[in-house]
Amino acid sequence: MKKSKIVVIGTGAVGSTTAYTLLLRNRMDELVLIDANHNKAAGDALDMNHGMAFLGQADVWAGSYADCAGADIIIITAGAAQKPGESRTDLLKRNVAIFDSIIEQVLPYNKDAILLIASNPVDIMSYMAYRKAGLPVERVIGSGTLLDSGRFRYLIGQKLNIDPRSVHAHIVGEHGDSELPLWSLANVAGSELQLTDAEREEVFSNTRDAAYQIIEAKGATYYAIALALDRICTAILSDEGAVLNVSTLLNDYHGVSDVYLGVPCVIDRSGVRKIMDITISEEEKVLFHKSADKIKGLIATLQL
Ligand code: 6V0
Repeated sequence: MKKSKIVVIGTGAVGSTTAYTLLLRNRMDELVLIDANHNKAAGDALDMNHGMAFLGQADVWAGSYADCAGADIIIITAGAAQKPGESRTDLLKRNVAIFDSIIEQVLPYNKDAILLIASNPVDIMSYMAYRKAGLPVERVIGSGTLLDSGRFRYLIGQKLNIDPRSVHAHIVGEHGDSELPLWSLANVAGSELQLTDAEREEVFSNTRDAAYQIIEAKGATYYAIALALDRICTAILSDEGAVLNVSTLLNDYHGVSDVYLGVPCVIDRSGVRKIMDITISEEEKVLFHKSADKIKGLIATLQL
C-alpha cells in the first residue's frame, strides 16, 4: 500500500500544532516539517519523535523542499509577523513574496500534491498560491471559514445545549471581519434554531471576533485551526466527500467570480470536488458580495 505523506511548511504555533495533531490522530506514515528557521523544525521533529515510544510508528523529520517529493498534501502555515509601524498592505506584500518563494521551491519536486493554505489573509494567500502554482484549482485549497464555522457551531451548541457536531451551520465569505453567518440554512435535525435575534447577534459577533479574544489572551490561536486542518486532511486522504467550508475559487457563485472565499465544498481525494449549490437569502447575498469586494480590493493593492 502506498504510504501517505504530509509536509507542513512553517512550523510556528499553527504549523507545529497541526503537525502534532496529525501525528496524534495517526493520519500519515511520513510527516515532514520545513521552516525558514530550520532549527525550530528540527527541534519540533525531535520532540515529536521522542513520543514514538508512546504513540507508534510514523516517520517525522525536519526536511528541505526536496522532501516535498511524493507528498499527498502540503500544508502552508508560514508567515511573517507584522513589524512595528508596518501597514497591513505592506505585510500582505511581504507575505505574498514569502509565498511566491515557497511555491517556487515546492514545484520542482511536486506538482501532484494538494496545497492546503492556512496563512493569513487566507483567502488572498490561497488565490495567490493558485495563480502562482498553476495547479488545477481543486488542488489549491484555503482553510477558509472552516474554523469560523466550527466556532459558530460550538457557540450555537452552547446556547441550545446541543453537541456542536449535531449543529449544521455555516460561516461563509472572508476568513475575517467581513465573514457572514448563513442563518437561513442553520438547523439542528432539520429544525430551525430556537434563538432570539439578540442571541443570534451575540453568537455571531463572538464567532467573528474569536481570534481577537484569543490573541489578546495568549498571543496566537492554534489548537482549533490545527483540528480544522486535520479535518480537511482526513477528508482528502480518506476520499470522504465531506462538506467543509473551505476557501476556493468562485466562478459566478451567487454572482461572485475570480476570488477565493469560504463556501461549503465537497472534499475528497481530488481536493475540492465541487462547490455546494446553496440557496441564500437576499440579505445574505448582499453581505457575501461585500465580503468578495473587500478581498478583491485588497488583491488590487498587490498590482497583479
Ligand atoms: P508563527 O508562530 O509566527 O509561525 C510562522 C512560521 O513561519 C515561523 O516559524 C517562521 O519561521 C515561518 N516562516 C516565515 N517565513 C518562512 C519561509 N519563507 N519559509 C518557511 N517558513 C517560514 O505564526 P503562527 O503559526 O501563529 O501563524 C501562522 C499563520 O497562520 C499566520 O499567517 C496566521 O495569521 C495564520 N492563521 C490562520 C488561521 C486560519 O484559520 N486560517 C488561524 C490561525 C492563524
